[in-house]
Amino acid sequence: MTTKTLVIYTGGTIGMMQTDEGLAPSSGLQSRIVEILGDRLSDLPEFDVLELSPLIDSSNITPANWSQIYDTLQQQWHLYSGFIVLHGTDTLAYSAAALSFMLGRCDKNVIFTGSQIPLGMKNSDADTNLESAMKLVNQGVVGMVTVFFRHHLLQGARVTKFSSNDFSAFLSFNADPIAELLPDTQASELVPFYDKTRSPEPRTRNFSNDGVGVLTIHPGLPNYAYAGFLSASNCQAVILQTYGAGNIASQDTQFVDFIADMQKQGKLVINVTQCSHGGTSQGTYAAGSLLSRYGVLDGQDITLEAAFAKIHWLLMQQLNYDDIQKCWAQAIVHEVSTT
Ligand code: ASN
Repeated sequence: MTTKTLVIYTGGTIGMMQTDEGLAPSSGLQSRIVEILGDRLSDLPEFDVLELSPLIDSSNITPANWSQIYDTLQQQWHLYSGFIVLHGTDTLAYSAAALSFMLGRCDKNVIFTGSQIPLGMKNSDADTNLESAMKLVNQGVVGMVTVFFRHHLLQGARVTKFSSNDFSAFLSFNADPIAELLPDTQASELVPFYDKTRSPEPRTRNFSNDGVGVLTIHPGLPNYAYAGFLSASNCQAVILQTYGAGNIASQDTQFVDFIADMQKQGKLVINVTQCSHGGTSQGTYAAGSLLSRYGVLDGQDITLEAAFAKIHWLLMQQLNYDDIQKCWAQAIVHEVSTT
């Protein structure tokens, strides 16, 4: 069995170069990795770099890019012992969550990483993030997609971009890190999450790229901020980013009518808190409990990114409104805490 690792470069700061318009993704990453990591490579697994086309700043990601990453992993799965996905930090949490659902209980490690400063630039965090991911990738199979940043390996469906400049860019507010790895130390064996894992199968369906919207609740929310969700025939679901334990302005009759009309039209509404830590509990306040009457799904302690990926993934399975009402509460890849 090979111990060779495939590094999939999707774009993002880690492999960017300076251009007249600012940092932009640049190909030829394999030789830059060899140059920068130098002697350190002798203690790391052999690797190939596969660059996706086009390389993108991850702020341009769409659900179609998740399929591209999945297809690449699926096609290469039998050739490598583990996979590192280099991704821009702006939407890494969305992609790591999406690939968590798509790959499920996978029998090889898939570690997402990236950096705040490009590889080879002064004070970059890129080399240590990549080196650490390489040290971890063959240390036993976790069974789920993970994210390595700074010193921590985190669950792929539980991370949020926390800082735009700190090296600890990602945090997992509602789940403990899987492992810690400090520079100049050896990685310990990773503990598997599942007994049974499997290889990914060829994908047969596409995401609907524009089927899901997000609406942040704020004081004085105007009707024009959400009316389009009802009129757009391609809108299948809306994630509400609500206050605290999952509350909305329950005295805003226009907004309550909107929620009721969404239900009448068979469009899903999901309740996710704006708070980084904690989660919703839809029945606690009267200002939130009315949502349950209109079929709004309780996000509990799921992140916005994981909720977005989960609803896209469930819709891709061609589950209908009633099916999703029944299955939403189940944790599929540990994306919500279950008691
Ligand atoms: N804009 C970059 C990206 O998401 C940010 C980064 O990777 N640090 O591609």
